[in-house]
Amino acid sequence: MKKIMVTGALGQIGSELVAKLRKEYGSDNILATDIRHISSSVTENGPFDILDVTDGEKMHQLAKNFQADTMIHMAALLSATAEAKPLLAWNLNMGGLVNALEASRELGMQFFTPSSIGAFGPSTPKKNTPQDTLQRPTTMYGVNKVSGELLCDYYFQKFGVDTRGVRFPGLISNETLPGGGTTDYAVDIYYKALEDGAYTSYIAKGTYMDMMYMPDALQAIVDLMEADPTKLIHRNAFNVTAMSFEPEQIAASIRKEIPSFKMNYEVDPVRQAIADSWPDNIDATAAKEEWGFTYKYDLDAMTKDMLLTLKNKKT
Ligand code: AKB
Repeated sequence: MKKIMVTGALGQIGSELVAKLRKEYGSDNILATDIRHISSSVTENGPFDILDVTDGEKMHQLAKNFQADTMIHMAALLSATAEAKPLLAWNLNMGGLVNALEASRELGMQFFTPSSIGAFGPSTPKKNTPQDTLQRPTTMYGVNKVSGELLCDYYFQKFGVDTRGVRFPGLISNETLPGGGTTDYAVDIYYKALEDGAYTSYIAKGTYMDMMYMPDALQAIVDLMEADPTKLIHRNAFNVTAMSFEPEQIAASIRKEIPSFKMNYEVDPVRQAIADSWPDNIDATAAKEEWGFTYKYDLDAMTKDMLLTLKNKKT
């Protein structure tokens, strides 16, 4: 049975991932860690410890005491926050990552961390963005993500650490809200559709970005971690995506459930510039071929499930 330590466990992905891992591998086998304690299923339903990921010694000690054989490193600042606080982003995103890789090297743990579509930049081919292509991002988040991809490759090649990872698109979930991302509009819109019947988008009409529903993202992590290593040519930073849409298309999808839904625009120049530097849609062929990546939810299936789940939570 696996013994998995998760950092950033109270974040958007972490909180749902911990629940899924506890279901798959048993609650006692998943150690959730985060920089803060918020009373929730993550902190109450299994082992939990406070961890600032820039504290490498504590990270090593927690993993060792727990006898973890796997590290899933999720703690990071997202793109818009990283742009507002670039130095903090460098220190947290890169410092946390190198500590997690070091602990994995020293304790022989398998390792996962997500990269992002943010690892691409304006000179990357925008349509059907290949797995292996030009990566010259113009955001601090992107710089962190490309550096992180290279660092994970390095730890595999140099030290034999079993590093694995995907480039996540925007993730949409109905549990924990994202914070400080560029793709967050595609989550907020569902909450506002139910509360106000209207949404004011900070992303302009016609701006395409890749997205994925959280259950598909979590399954991708489990599938990649369990994949046969001999089949993995890339290991880290696999392109994965389930859909690509622009704001008018998600609004149209919501109108199939809430016909009176209204969409307005007040574009935020900072987040728009980040979105404009990212691909319209990426090619996930390598992930499909090397470890059988697949997904269940397209835009309309996700919209139906999001609205129904959020509505049920309110009542
Ligand atoms: C963000 O918008 O920063 C993230 C991402 C695509 O990595 N959701």
